[in-house]
Amino acid sequence: MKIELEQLKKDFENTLRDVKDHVALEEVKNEFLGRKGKLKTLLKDVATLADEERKAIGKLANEIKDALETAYGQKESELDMRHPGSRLDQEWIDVTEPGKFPSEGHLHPVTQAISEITDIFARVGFTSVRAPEIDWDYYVFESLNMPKDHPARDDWETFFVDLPEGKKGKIVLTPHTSNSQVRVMETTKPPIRIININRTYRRQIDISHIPMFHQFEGLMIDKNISVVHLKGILDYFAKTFFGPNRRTRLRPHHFRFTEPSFEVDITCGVCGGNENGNCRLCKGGWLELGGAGMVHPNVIKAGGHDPEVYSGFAFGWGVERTLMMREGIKIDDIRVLYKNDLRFVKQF
Ligand code: FA5
Repeated sequence: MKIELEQLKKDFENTLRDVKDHVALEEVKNEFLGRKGKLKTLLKDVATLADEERKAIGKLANEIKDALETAYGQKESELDMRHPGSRLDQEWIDVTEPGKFPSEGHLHPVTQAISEITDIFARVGFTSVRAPEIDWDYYVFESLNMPKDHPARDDWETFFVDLPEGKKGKIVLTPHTSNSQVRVMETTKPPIRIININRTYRRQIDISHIPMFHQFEGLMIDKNISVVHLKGILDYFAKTFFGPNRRTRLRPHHFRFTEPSFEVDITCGVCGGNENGNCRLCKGGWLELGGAGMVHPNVIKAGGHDPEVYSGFAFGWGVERTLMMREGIKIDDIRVLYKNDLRFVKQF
């Protein structure tokens, strides 16, 4: 009987192994542990055994019964866990699966252009400085030789901060980066070679204007600086940023803080500078980059230096417009740069 009991235990374990659901489990339980089950049937004749043997078999039978019940309980909770919607089912993870990588971002195209422009000028000795983005009227207009009635000083062009005037006038959101000129000259003895890239603000919005944009301002002050140096730096920038075939030209213009003043044009990347007027983009071979000129003697004086000894040039361009003039970049509305549309930004 001992052998038969041991065999029963083995049979039970083997049968249990193949059980896949609660119904089958219940059937196995009845088959082995039920009132008319295999264990009961086997033990039916125990009473007929001799004393000694009956005790030993009774003890073994109890142990086997406990073992079967424990095995049954374990199987039952295992099936509970595997049940669809059970915790095991919900929390089950395949640790061998390849991991999910977080999506990687990149710098905004305007930020990329800013670091590229900074690097290009750093290579020819221009130090990067940061003049305030919100500044006194004095640095933005007054010290730049701009009369009180200049249109840019009107509320319609510039954002003025609604605070009492200080010794240096009103506080304004800078409409250009030229406030760096006198600020740098005040604290630096020439030779000066700086680049100031910052946010600027104007009351303008349309296909080619935005109220917040970026400008980069270059300033070089030293003895004997002439337009030739300005043209050299402009050509160097144009060829490095836009490509070796691009050329620049200076067109006479007027700014209060430079004399002479120029508008800087660059040959069109689409037609290569063809002046026949057939190009849809430029209609004449040239695209306008921004303003430039030789720093006005009054501005050099405001910066604390002698215009009889020192001369220099300055230029100020929009980063967004400069970026848009790059070959292969087809942005026909400047506002798209700040729409936060990932479909656009991801292309850069
Ligand atoms: C100026 O702001 C002068 N301070 C430039 C300068 C500096 C001249 C040093 C001489 C010496 P202007 O107003 O033309 O100039 O603006 C320069 C450039 O800023 C424009 O060519 C354009 O590229 C960009 N810009 C101006 N307004 C906007 C705007 N609302 N949105 C986007 N870009 C603009």
